[in-house]
Amino acid sequence: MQPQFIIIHQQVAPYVAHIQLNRPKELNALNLELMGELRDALKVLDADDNVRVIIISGNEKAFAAGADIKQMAGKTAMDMYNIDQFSTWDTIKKTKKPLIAAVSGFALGGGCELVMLCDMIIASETARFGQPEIKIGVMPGAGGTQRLTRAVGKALAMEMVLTGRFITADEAAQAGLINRVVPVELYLEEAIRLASTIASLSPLAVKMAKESVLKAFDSSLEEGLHFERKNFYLLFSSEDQKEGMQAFVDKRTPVFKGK
Ligand code: DAK
Repeated sequence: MQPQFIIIHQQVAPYVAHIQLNRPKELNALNLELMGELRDALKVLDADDNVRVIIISGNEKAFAAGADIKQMAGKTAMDMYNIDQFSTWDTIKKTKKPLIAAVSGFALGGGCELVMLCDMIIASETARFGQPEIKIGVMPGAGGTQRLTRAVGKALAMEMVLTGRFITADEAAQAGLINRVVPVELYLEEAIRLASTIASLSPLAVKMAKESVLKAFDSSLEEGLHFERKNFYLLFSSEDQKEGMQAFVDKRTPVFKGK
C-alpha cells in the first residue's frame, strides 16, 4: 500500500534513499499514522542491499512541528499506554544503517526528538530546534530530556526544556547539536553529499562503526572499548576489509560489496 504521509525516494544518489515527511499543511505534525509509515519504510530500507544510507527530511518550512497535538489532546494516560508509541520509536532507533536528518524550518518536540534519533544532522539556516512541550502542559517524552542534554549540555538543555525556547541553526551548531548549517537551497544537497560519501564506503564497517559510536551513550568506557574491539576484529572476516586494504596497497579505489 502506498504511504499517505511520507514520500519515499529510493535512490537520490547511488545507495542513498530519502524519506520525506509529507503533511505540509500541519507542518509535518507526527501523527500515529505517519510514524507507523516511517517505521515500516525504515524497516524495508534497512533490509535493502541497494540502500546504505537513509536521509529523513521534511520540507523547507518544517521538518516536523512535533507530535500531533490535536490527536493527543483528548487522550488519557491509559490510552497513551495502550497505543504504545514507544514500540514504534524503538523500532526506528534500531535502524542499523546511518540516518541523516536534513532539517529546514521547525524541528520541535517530537520533531526535534526524531532529529536527535538520527546519526547526523544537516540544517538549513532557517532551521529552529526546540522542545516546547512545557508550553502545552507536558514535557518531552521521546528522549528530549536525555539526548538533548547529552548533545548540548545541562545549561542549554534545561533552558530549552523548561522555557520551550527555540534555538537557531547557528546556535544548534555552536552547541554541538548538529553537524553543520548551510543555505536553505543547499540543505538537501549537502545531506545527499554527506550520505554519498558514507555510501561509498564498506556498508559493513559503517554499520558496525555506527553501532560502536552509539554504544558510547549507554555503557562504561571499559564496556564500550570491549564492544569496539569485538567489532574491529569481526571486520577482518569481511571481504570488504581485504578489498579496502588491498586497494590501498595497489593505489586504486576500493569497490565495497558489503560482504
Ligand atoms: N500538532 C498538530 N498540528 C500542528 C502542530 C502540532 N504539533 N504544529 C502545527 N500544527 C498545525 C496548526 O494547528 C495549523 O493548523 P490549522 O490551524 O491551519 O488547521 C498548521 O499546523 C500551521 O500552524 P500555525 O498556524 O500554528 O503556524 P505558525 O507558523 O503560526 O506557527 C509553530 C508555527 C510551529 C510555532 C506553531 O504551529 C506551534 O507552536 N506548533 C506546536 C509546536 C509544539 O508544541 N510542538 C510539541 C508538540 S508535543 C511520544 C513521542 C513524542 C511526543 C510525545 C510522546 N511517545 C513515544 C509516547 C512528542 C510530543 C510533542 O511533540
